[in-house]
Amino acid sequence: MNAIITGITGQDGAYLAQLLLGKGYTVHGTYRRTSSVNFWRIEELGIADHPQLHLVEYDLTDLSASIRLLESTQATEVYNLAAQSFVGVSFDQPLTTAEITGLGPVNLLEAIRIVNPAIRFYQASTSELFGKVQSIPQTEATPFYPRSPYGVAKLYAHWMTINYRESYDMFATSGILFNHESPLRGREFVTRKITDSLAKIKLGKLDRLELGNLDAKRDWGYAKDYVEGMWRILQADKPDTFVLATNRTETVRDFVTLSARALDIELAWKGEGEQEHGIDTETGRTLVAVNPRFYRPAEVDLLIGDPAHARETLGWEPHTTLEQLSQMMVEADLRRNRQGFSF
Ligand code: NDP
Ligand code: GDR
Repeated sequence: MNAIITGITGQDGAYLAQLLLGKGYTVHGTYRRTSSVNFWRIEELGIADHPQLHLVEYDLTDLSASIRLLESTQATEVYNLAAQSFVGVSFDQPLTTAEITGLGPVNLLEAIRIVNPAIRFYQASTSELFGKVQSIPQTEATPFYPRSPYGVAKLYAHWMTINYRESYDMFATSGILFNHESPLRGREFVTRKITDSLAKIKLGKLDRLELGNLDAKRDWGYAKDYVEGMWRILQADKPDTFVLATNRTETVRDFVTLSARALDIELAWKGEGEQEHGIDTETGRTLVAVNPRFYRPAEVDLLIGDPAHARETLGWEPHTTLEQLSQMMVEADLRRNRQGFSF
């Protein structure tokens, strides 16, 4: 019960650390050397000072650091959550994204092969692999067609994980996780941008929320449910690939409507395309507008996953509805904005 989590400063890293510590694990959580390290998520979860949590400085792009990480910790499970994970940025930084998100995991796979091939490895794969819709609902058997430098980089890492599993008999697993959100989600991602901005609008701290493509459909779940799935994937009898999803899809517009409702704001949608806007039915004020600046060069239009394999093999199921999720996120953002800070 000794695990490494790369990317502990991220959303999933924080929740997974909380889960594993609760199960009695020793957790080595990696963070990057930056000018101002950000531990707000593990602080908000109250685990930053946990005696069994060890924070280790580490960069996924460094092979020798990966070898030393495995040797010094003697960990038996590695959860690779580190990545340049923002799809939008990957169009502006395709090479950095390829280096971190694509090649990075291979440093860990190589290190495992060198140090201890019995280590169990989890790779954070993504529904972005499916990209352009081939068929729905998406399963482990659906063909991939990534639509961003991020998706392409993740595809490489996904196949390398499978290749190490098949070539070296390693317990190398991959979770194809659909979007999962929480109050700890980064503010650049659309759900948290929506809940944080609407909370600010409610408190009179912001006039308007500007978004890109309102028609994109996503299968959104709750991050805490999904880290439980990651752990189950590494406890399985044999290494495999699993889709984790809710099997419900909604548009970005729907998520705005739901979140506004959680703040007692009823929105009506007017106009089309770049002219579309959301109006507060009580005051007639425009609270949401489209700004083409947030459009992407290529879009993933529709994601909806079928988690049957995970349900049947791992007994995994999501437990949180989208209504509960948006309510939870809105409440957290109201509280933070009232207290005068929001990460
Ligand atoms: P976040 O963006 O919140 O966290 C990413 C983490 O990776 C951060 O801790 C970040 O550190 C770290 N990181 C970035 N670059 C490096 C590097 N070069 N070396 C070491 N660490 C690095 O992502 P999430 O928690 O949302 O997602 C976790 C993983 O799951 C990611 O790989 C993501 O691509 C994948 N995924 C996420 C889904 C989701 O819906 N959330 C769905 C499917 C897959 P820092 O704080 O220093 O930037
Ligand atoms: P995604 O998440 O690209 O699915 O990747 P994101 O929340 O960034 O976008 C979801 C959809 O919303 C549309 N959108 C906007 N997105 C952002 N960020 N900001 C906006 O203003 C906006 N307006 C509309 C997007 O175009 C898109 O269609 C996330 C990440 O966590 C990945 O790391 C992960 O692999 C996938 O989910 C599954």
